[in-house]
Amino acid sequence: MRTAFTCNTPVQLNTLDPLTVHKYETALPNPLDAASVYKPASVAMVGGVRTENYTVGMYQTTQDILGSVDLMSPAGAKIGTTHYQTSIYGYGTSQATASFPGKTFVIPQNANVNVHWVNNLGTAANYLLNPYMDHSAMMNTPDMMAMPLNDGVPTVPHLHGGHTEAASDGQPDQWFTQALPEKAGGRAVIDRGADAVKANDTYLYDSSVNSSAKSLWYHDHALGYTRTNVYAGLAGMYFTRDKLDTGTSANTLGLPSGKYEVPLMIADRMFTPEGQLYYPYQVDPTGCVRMLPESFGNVMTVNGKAWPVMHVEQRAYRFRMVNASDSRFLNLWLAKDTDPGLTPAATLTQVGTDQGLLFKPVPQQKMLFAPGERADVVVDFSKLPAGTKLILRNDAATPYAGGDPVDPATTGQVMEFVIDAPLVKSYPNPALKANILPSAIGPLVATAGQAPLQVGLFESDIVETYTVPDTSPGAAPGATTTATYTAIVPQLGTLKTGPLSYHSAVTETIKLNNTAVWEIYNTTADAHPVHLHLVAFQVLSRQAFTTTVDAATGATTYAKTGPVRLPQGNELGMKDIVVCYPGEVTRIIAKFDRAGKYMWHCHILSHEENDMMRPFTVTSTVTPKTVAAAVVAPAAVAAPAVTSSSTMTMPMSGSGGMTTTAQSRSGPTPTSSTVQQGTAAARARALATNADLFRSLARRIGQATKSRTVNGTAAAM
Ligand SMILES: [Cu+2]
Repeated sequence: MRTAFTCNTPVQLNTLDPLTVHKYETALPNPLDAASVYKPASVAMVGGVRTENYTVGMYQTTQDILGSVDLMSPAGAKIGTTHYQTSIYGYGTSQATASFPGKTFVIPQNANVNVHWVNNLGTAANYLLNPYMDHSAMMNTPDMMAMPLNDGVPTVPHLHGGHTEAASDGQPDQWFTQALPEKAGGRAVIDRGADAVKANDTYLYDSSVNSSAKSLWYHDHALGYTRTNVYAGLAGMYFTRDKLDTGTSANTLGLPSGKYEVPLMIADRMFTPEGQLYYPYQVDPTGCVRMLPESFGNVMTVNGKAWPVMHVEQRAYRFRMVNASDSRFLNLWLAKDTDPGLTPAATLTQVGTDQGLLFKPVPQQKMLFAPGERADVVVDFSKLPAGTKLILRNDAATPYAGGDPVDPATTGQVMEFVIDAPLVKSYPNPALKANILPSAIGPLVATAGQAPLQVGLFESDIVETYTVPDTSPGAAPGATTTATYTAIVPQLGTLKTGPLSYHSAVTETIKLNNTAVWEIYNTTADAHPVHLHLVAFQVLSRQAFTTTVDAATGATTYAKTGPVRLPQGNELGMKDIVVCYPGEVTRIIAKFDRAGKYMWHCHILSHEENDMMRPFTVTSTVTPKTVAAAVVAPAAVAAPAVTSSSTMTMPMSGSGGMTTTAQSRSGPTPTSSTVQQGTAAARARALATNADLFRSLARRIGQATKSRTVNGTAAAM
């Protein structure tokens, strides 16, 4: 049930014009440079196993993300350039060296790794993105989510893709703060339950995590704070090596190595005119900050730099890519800067995916790349003339795949490669092998008797009705009126129950060591990158389905229909994220060989947080659970809360359109609240651009405006 929540009122209306940010001037940092790779604090042989110990902190620091930015006069003339130090949260071993992305783990095969995670982020009062937080997310009451209150900034690091014991998995409820590390009696321990307590916040990534070479990444996963903590910079890469993928020129796979192996963490961001992080939001009728169903930035960053440039030699490079954006799918290709037709000018040869190398390399002119996914890509610049400039371009719509087109001048570009570095002939430049791995990846086979888990992706609309002061012309003093707020809530669930919230009882229980098929029915209008913790899975197929609602009983049945589509070439490896397209059932298969409670969720961070995340359990004794149908609706709230006029005060100036003081208060309780399945009207509202939202907000300052038009659709305010 959604009840009163801490309400933030808007503090920031303007955003930096992305066209004032200079492109292709800032050099791309390489997170695999020695100075950017963590060194273990100690290494010991324990029980015959190499054991590496690390201590990694979370710090608030600053970073020049934007590079040179034009200063503009009010009339729009360029009057100079400047650099900004953007406040971020970063992982690192000291405040001076913390960065976004955080330093890189490079872990040898079959090592045990202990990481002592230390939250140095201080108290909630200093929370970097607090002004943008919607504390009603996750359909929670404040005491159910990682509210900072007086406890500090909640964090919990998660090793994405790790075959990790549950207690070290960094799940949403395992959050801790600086004041309350994982210690007995602490708030964090109470919230997460006794099944997942680690002494001193030291997480174990054991040798089963590092059994072969992979491209993992680590990022924050705190309940209700994942999207903003990652946005603030809490993300980094975690590579594991093995006997084949050694990371040295001695590897026999023909993979570029040394300085020719370069991670690319791609993430969109948005900034204030002062060069600080801005997180997009919307505003409800009472003036409270509320999260958008998706969040898109207008500045592309790679390795923590806006639109960087890399000078490359005429040889092959290996790019270890991760899409660390909140919601943005990428559809990437390389085009010459001089080509107005933007024809692909170099091949993206994918040699690996989320959980390791592919058997066969997959040459692609364009590569779809969903949030959270990793792509291991070789690009051969040797065939292109010296001096060629290639721009890594993107044309994935937002939201994907049926949303708005990208702006070719901003988010349609990611970074630039300039082929002008002198060729180092002494370093090996081997050709890729026809087969990357020595043998094909064997297909997983479901355990006899293990029925497929039939789950669904859903979208509901929450419609909240508020009683607010009537400030329309001629309204009597003290008169009230009603205003509604509609929000899309993406959710997971099962075919039997329909949508369920994060806090509903576990419905997916798998017997330990069983190999199980998951059938994921996407009933929504968008593609969702679905991620399972713990496992490496294989993509089996995709197929359209039809939905039938029984008029008499209201029961919904789903029927697969049409041809079965087999996975794409670059999905023929071990994955931990799969793109589920609208109207299709996507089938995956995995072995669940570690007992415990884990998460599965959409990796669009704004979806995951509200409310597209569910637990699953792996147990040695499976106890079937009966779950009541569709526990999604915050039932009608009886409290007749009339919002007082004081809580409607907008802290914004008329001229500059912004103030700088964060304000928060107890949010109003809606007089009624209902949930309905997704409607086109709600989708249209949700896709409103920030400009639309702020125009509508500005209109409501000092005058009552009870309706607005967004994307051509009249929408109640
Ligand atoms: Cu999603």
